[in-house]
Formats: sequence, C-alpha cells, structure tokens
Amino acid sequence: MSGHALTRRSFLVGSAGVAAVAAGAGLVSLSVRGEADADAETDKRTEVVHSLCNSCSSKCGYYAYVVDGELTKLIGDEAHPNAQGKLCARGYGYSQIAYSPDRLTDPMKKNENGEFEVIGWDQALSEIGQKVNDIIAQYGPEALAMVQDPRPSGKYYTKRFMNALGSPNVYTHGAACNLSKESGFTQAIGAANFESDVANSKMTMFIGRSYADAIRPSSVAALQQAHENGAHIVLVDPRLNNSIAFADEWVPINPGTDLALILAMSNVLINRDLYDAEYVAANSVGFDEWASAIAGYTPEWAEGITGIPAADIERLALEFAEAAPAASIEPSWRGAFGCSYANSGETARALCLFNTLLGCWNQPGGALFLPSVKAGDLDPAKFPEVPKVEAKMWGAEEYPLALSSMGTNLYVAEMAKEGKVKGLFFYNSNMAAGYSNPAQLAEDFANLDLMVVVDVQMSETAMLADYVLPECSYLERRELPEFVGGRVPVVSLRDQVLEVIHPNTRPADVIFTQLAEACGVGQYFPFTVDELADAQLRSVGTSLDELRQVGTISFPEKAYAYGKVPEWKTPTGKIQFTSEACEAAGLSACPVWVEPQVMPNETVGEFRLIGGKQAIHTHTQTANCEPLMDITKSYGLDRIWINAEVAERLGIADGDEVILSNTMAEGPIKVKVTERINPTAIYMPSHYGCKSPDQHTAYGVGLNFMDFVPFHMEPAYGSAMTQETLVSVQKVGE
Ligand SMILES: Nc1nc2c(c(=O)[nH]1)N[C@H]1C(S)=C(S)[C@@H](COP(=O)(O)OP(=O)(O)OC[C@H]3O[C@@H](n4cnc5c(=O)[nH]c(N)nc54)[C@H](O)[C@@H]3O)O[C@H]1N2
Ligand SMILES: Nc1nc2c(c(=O)[nH]1)N[C@H]1C(S)=C(S)[C@@H](COP(=O)(O)OP(=O)(O)OC[C@H]3O[C@@H](n4cnc5c(=O)[nH]c(N)nc54)[C@H](O)[C@@H]3O)O[C@H]1N2
Ligand code: SF4
Ligand SMILES: [Mo]
Repeated sequence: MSGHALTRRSFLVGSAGVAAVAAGAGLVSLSVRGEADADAETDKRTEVVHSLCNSCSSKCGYYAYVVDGELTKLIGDEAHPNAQGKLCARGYGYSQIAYSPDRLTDPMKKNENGEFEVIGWDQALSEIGQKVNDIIAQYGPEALAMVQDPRPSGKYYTKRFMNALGSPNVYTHGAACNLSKESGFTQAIGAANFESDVANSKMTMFIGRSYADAIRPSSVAALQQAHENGAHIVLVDPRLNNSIAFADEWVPINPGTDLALILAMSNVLINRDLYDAEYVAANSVGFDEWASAIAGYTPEWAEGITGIPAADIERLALEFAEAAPAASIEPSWRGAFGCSYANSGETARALCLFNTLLGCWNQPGGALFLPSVKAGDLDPAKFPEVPKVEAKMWGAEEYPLALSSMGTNLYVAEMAKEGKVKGLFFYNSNMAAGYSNPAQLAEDFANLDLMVVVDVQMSETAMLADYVLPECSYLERRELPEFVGGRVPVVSLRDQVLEVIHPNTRPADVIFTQLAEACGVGQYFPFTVDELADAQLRSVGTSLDELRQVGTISFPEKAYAYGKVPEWKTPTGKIQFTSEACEAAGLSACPVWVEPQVMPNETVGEFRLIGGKQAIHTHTQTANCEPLMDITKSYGLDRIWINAEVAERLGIADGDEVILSNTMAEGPIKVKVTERINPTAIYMPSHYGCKSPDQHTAYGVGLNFMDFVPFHMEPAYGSAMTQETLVSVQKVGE
C-alpha cells in the first residue's frame, strides 16, 4: 500500500504518510490538512488540501498546495483509483480556470436588445422563481428540464431540484458521449459498463478507444503494464492513435463498421467451435438464434465492409480463442460506438456477446465487474424525501432503450422546438456547442420561456440564456463525497482549496438550494452541503472530518476478487443474446449487421468526418485555458488529418489550408497529411471552434466538429450519431 493509500482503519498512519511524501519532495513539512505550517526561510504559509480535478469525468484526486492563498502545485493522489498518483496535462492546466480573466463574476440577465446586464442574486433568484412557477401553472412541471454533466454536488442537487418541482426531466451529457454504449451493454449483460483487466491480459482489443489520447492516468498505467507483460494489444481505429506506443497492431478499419468486425470474429469462433460452450449454456439465453443469425457473416463478407483483409479477421479471432479467458474486447468509451452511428447500440451489444464467447467475465486478464460503494439511507427528518415523480422523462417512449439515468437531451431540444418544454436549466454543460447542429439547437432554445445556465465562463450555451448564474470554480468549493468504483472502491473528497475569488460567485449546492427556495420548494433543502456530506459519509462508517483529513478513504472489505459469477441484471437474469426490449423497440432480437446511415462515396470526393480527443484538451471546456492552448498553437493541433495518398490525389500538401464543407457548414482549416488515417475518413480534433468572444484565448481557433453534424438521433437508443456525416475538402485558391 502506498503512503497515500488510506483506509479508515489506517488513516492516522496514512496522514503521516502524506507528510512524509511531501517532505521527501523537498517541500515544507506538513501535518494533517488545515494545520498550515510556516516556512521558516520565506515566512510563507503552506496548506495542502485534497481535491478532485474537474477537467473531465475521471475526477482524479490530488493534493493541492496553496502558498499564501495561491495555488502553486498539484500532486496526484495515489489512493484515488483513477489517478493512482498521476494527473494528466489537463489536470494541471485546467486548474488555472480559477484565475482566468474570462470567469463569470456576477449573475446576468439578457435585456430586450439581447445584451447581458449584471444583476444581483436576489433579483435573479426571484425572477427565475416567478418564471418557473408561471411555467408550472400553465404547462405543468413536465415543461421543465435540466441538462447536467455529473459533478459530485451537481448531480445530486440538480436532480433533487427538478424532482422537487415535480419534473422527471434530468439529463446527462450521455447522448453526445456514451449513451448507446451503456444502453447496449445493459441489454446484453444488465450492466452499463465493465472494465477490461488489460494489465493481466494475454490479448486485449481496443475498438475506438485510446488510453493515450483520451486519458485516464490509471488506464495508461494499465496499458503500459500490459505491454511490459507481453500482452497482445490490438488497436482497431481508422486512425493510428497514440496508444500505439504500448500496442502491437493497428487495424485501420473503415469507420462505422466495427459491428461487422465483431460479428465476423464471432462467426469464426462459433463455426470452428472455439467458444466457451459450457459458459454460454450456463449463463445465457438466445445463443442458438444468434448463432444462426450470424452464420452468413464470414470474414470474407466483413472484408468488403470493414476494409480489413479476411485473413486478418480470422487470425484475430483465432488469437482471441488462444488467449481466452485472459482476453477481451475492451469496453471503449465514446469514439467508435458511444454515440457515433446508427449501429452504435448494436455494436455495444455484440461486443458483450463476443466477450461471452470467450468466457472471460470476471476471469484474470478478462473483463471485470468492479465493486463500488454508495451512501446508505439518511435520516428522513433531516433530509426529507422528495415525492417520487411518476411521469416519464421526455424521450423515454420514443427512445426506449436509452438508459433513464442519462436520457436523450436532444429530444428535449425537439420538445423545446415544439413548445412542450418551456423552461430549461444547464449545469456544467455546453450543449449548444457540444451536440449536433449547434445552429439548430440555438433556434430550438430560442422557443423557451426560460433558459438558465450555471457556468464558470461565457460558454456558447450561456450566450443563449436568459439568465447566467456564475458558479465559483471547482477549487473554491467543497462538494458532496464522490464514491469511486475500482479494485478497491473508495470515497474521495473535492474540498475547498482556495478562498472564493469573485465574491458574487456561489457553489452549486447554494445556487440550487436558493433556486429551490425561490421556486417554493425550499422545504426539500433544509440542510447544508456539509451536513449532507457528513450524513452520507456516516452511512458508510466514516465522517466529513475524517475524509477532509485524508482526502480518499478506501473500503478494503469490498475489494474485488476474481472468479465470481456476476449477477446478470437483465430481465431474464442471464446474458441476453436475444433481447425482448430490443425487439419491441424495432430492432432485431439479437444483434445483426446494421448499415451506418451514410457511407462516403470516394468517387465524388466524400469522406466520413471522425473526431477524437487530444491529450491536452477536454471537450469544449479547456480551449480557453492559455497554457493548454499554447500547446495547440505550437504544434498546429487544430489541423484536420487527411490520408497521404488521398492528399496527393487532391493536390494537397502538409500544412496547406483547405475549405472543409458539407451541407451543414464550411470553414477554412489547415491540413496534416499522414499515413496514419484510413483513406475514407477525415479526422478533426474535437476541442476547437469556440464561438464565444468572451473566451479570449479559445475564440476563433479551429473549427467545431459539431457544426458539421446533422441533428438526428440513433433509432431506439437516442444518441446524437455524431459521425453519421460526410464532408469534402477543397484546397484554398482552387
Ligand atoms: N465539440 C465537441 N463536442 C463534444 C465533445 C468534444 O470533445 N467536442 N465531447 C463529447 C463528450 S465525450 C462529452 S462527455 C460531452 C461533454 O459535454 P459537456 O459536459 O457539455 O462538456 P464541455 O463541452 O466541456 O462543457 C462543460 C461546460 O461546463 C463549464 N464548466 C466547467 N467547470 C465548471 C464548473 O465548475 N461549474 C459549472 N457550473 N460549469 C463549469 C464549462 O465552462 C463548459 O461550458 O460533450 C460531447 N460533445
Ligand atoms: N484528453 C482527453 N481525455 C478525455 C476526455 C477529453 O475530452 N480529453 N474526455 C473523457 C470522456 S468524457 C470520454 S467520453 C473519453 C472518450 O474516450 P475515447 O472514446 O477513447 O475517445 P475518442 O478520442 O473520442 O475516441 C477514441 C478513438 O476512436 C477512434 N474512432 C473514431 N471513429 C471510429 C470508428 O468508427 N471505429 C473505430 N474503431 N474507432 C473510431 C478515433 O480515431 C479515436 O482515436 O475520454 C475521456 N478522457
Ligand atoms: S484524466 Fe486528467 S483531466 Fe481527467 S480528471 Fe484526471 S487529471 Fe483531470
Ligand atoms: Mo464523454
């Protein structure tokens, strides 16, 4: 156990460990949190506070060093399962948001000329409260909705606020991220996700997932370990991503065709009797139906669709059979089938079924279901229960496979257009830049009677709002405890690192409590965030004070053990090769080949536009961060990628400027010419094209991927289908 790995029982020892590590690193000596020490030579006061990064959903834990009130240093928390002692560049760079000159500092209201005016909190709250009540009186609480990107306090308070008003409409970012993947997995295995045991595997295949670009530090460490252990690591990606540093093979698949690859590999395993028949018989339903449905999906068939030679598809399947059960297809996150295509949900289902053929669930080196801990029941006298909202969320009927924990907020935009949703709140979400067809979204949102955005900077979504409410940055607030699953599950704290910098900013818990009061439902919020945090922590045997001392507390008694047969939480209690819900939603009962909605026609110069993360940026939210944008500018990272042979044919050289266009949008952009991309695709990094002039660093750099994506939703699953789009390029001056 590392010096930072603290358990409840060992926490006193652990606290000393923190001090030892810090002292060893040449810093001032430290006692436990809160007891600041003075540096004798400089007379500066140093405090060390545990917090969680807010630059992406991994929310890595770290220790923040604050010298005389200024943030000076971050050190990754070794006890945090996602950080394992390391942070990525974004974790460091994004911390500067606290000091950004572009921060929102006061509540604002849009006037009749469409300009924002600073107003006081009292006015903002009472006007929003009045409008919410007018909407409820006229249209009912279903006309209200919330879009939020889950944050420790935010996910609790936003849902409680909406439910208290009587609305079930609480949405995450899923429709533009991993909604199809998690919904498809749930149909097949009754769980929204799993984790491949990459480090201990003999073979792992990544389908559109790059640990080295779309970083989580613990994942990068696992991949490096796998590489050192000699695992066979295969990257299926139209683009040679940076994970190749720790991988053996690149399979440059035609984008949108991963389902065909999985079906054909499954076909090989079944035809050659190389699958775990005993495991399948004991744990699943519908296998025979699927086996006959995919009998025609031979490697030769798949070659014509995927562009991968049949011999390679067969070889990969045989290598899997050889390596099983210490092998799996990794679950991915977003890139290939989180929300990209008309076949994304079905690709997710097929992936789980392929892993089932390997018999790899909960096997060393296979695919694991890791434990997590959650808060127990709280005293209802102090934390009154909000009455259950019976109504279904918008989109639940039209997209029945979409997990209700995420929902499809694109459908909410449709409902705004149709006048059924009248009041829309956004928390930590830039939907108007990060979802398909931002221009249409702006038109849809213009129909709202009330649009409220809670943000830290003037996002594109905030620009459209009636009211903008400024949150203090994540370094200036303490939040509810965050429970994190893993080999050893933990609970970790985002504590307040810095004093509030702009006095008129407030944290989410205060904003939503005060909004609730202003809307007449304050009776459901008679507690402070500290009281709630403490109650949640006591329900799992610790306390806020204890967690504040150490930052992360683990639950070793809940640690993962290999070999357990999972409880399949599907309607049949088994792994479902066939799903009644899928059939009822108009899909095939078992996953079969589904064509992408559009396919590029090379002869007329069409390419599929694909996206992907860069290691130094997150979505739309870090482009305004100067230290990170400097890296973009130094390396020309906003360029699009074009295959070298294609470029030669089109007379385009590396560094040339082209016009990228389709029926939706067009714009100038420089080109990186490379052999690292499939010739049918053009890659555009997904972090640029900011249209908010108040973001002085990000504004106008590069193009926004989403401008080129039509507004449409994946049948049954409800995702944005962000890569069902074609583009062409023309050299500037031709
Ligand atoms: N163009 C583009 N679109 C994307 C993606 C992309 O990479 N590029 N990625 C997709 C993926 S994978 C996902 S998960 C979704 C994510 O979708 P979003 O959650 O909408 O992510 P961001 O685009 O980063 O926008 C986050 C917003 O929260 C604000 N914010 C940051 N910190 C705080 C805070 O402390 N408090 C509050 N209240 N607000 C804060 C930021 O200023 C920003 O406006 O986007 C998807 N869409
Ligand atoms: N640096 C960074 N890291 C992040 C984030 C971030 O914004 N920036 N966001 C976090 C979040 S919320 C998410 S969802 C994850 C996303 O994690 P990933 O899903 O790994 O991220 P992406 O870069 O979107 O996609 C991975 C790869 O998919 C490839 N790809 C595109 N289309 C296809 C296809 O049709 N088939 C196949 N096989 N591959 C395809 C892309 O070329 C890319 O290399 O990253 C997380 N980590
Ligand atoms: S992966 Fe990087 S950006 Fe994401 S939470 Fe961890 S340190 Fe922050
Ligand atoms: Mo995401």
